Amino acid sequence: MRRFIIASLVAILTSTALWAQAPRIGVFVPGARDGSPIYDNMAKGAERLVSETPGASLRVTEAGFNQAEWKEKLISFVASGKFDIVITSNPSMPELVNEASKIFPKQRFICLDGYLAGNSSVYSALYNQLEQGYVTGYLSGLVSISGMKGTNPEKKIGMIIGQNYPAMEKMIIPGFLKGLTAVDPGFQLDIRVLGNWYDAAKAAELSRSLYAQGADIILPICGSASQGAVRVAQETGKYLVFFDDDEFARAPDNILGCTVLHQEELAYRSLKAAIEERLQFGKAEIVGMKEGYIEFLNKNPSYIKNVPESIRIKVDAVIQSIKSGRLTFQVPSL
Ligand code: RBF
Repeated sequence: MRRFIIASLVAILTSTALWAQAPRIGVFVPGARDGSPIYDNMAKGAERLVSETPGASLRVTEAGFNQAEWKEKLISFVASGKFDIVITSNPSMPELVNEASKIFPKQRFICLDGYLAGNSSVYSALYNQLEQGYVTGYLSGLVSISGMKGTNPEKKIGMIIGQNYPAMEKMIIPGFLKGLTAVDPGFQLDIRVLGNWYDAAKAAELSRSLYAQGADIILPICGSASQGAVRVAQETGKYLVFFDDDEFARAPDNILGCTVLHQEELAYRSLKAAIEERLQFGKAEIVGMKEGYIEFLNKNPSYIKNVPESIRIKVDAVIQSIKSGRLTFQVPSL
């Protein structure tokens, strides 16, 4: 009996020690890192944590663009038994993570850019993309009616999206449109669906057609395909606004604004909390500007150079309203 108790104690101690000191982290990228900062920054957050944690190990897998394969790839990633925590990101992953967790109930998951409440194996964090869309739309509307070079009086703004999904239809598009119509109720949004997250040639074609039909600004949300939109904006002297990351360097004269997600920080902090056993698995959080995970880059030199001060003052006022809680956006169920 005594031997059994000692053996049990040793087992418990070594298992906690392993978890606390040598966490094994798996990053599941549903797509590719290259050209998709939302994924690349998630992986960077995990890499930063692992580099600071003695003994910790990391494996990053890129599941590619065939979404029909993701479920099987996620399950075999988990089935390897090599990870204490698996972190992933995008609004379609909660469903797949939920299914994987039924098969492997001991596996812990972190799902960013997605919402899943009530599964005690999963922590999820969703960005309030109504806020992100609103600020980006408000800036776009103000520039579009400003009369500055490269704009026209048509009150038409373009979007190129990789595909349709609930977060796009219920948060990103409505938020962006609300920001535009706060400037002028006559604004129209011309939305083109690419059908994938990588075809830059097709994104270039869609951009050309959007600009030709009166859009003066495009918001591309299409992963690495956005390079096509960047090229056409530069060729035609028109404008872009960006989500997710600081993209100004890609076209310093054509990018008006970037409303970024601090995905690297969110990945780093949630993984750190998990390995320190502070993360509340089962919880689903919504994070936005107030929490510091969505930020409009209002100090970037390109923004200051491209956007007149009278507009920047108005954009700052809207950001303040959101941060102070005077202007709020209720996230719908997705
Ligand atoms: N965003 C990307 O930047 N690259 C991608 O490869 C990508 N793939 C996605 C696949 C699915 C099924 C869904 C629902 C979204 C995807 N997104 C992708 C969009 C991403 O989750 C997020 O909404 C946007 O990056 C805007 O913040």
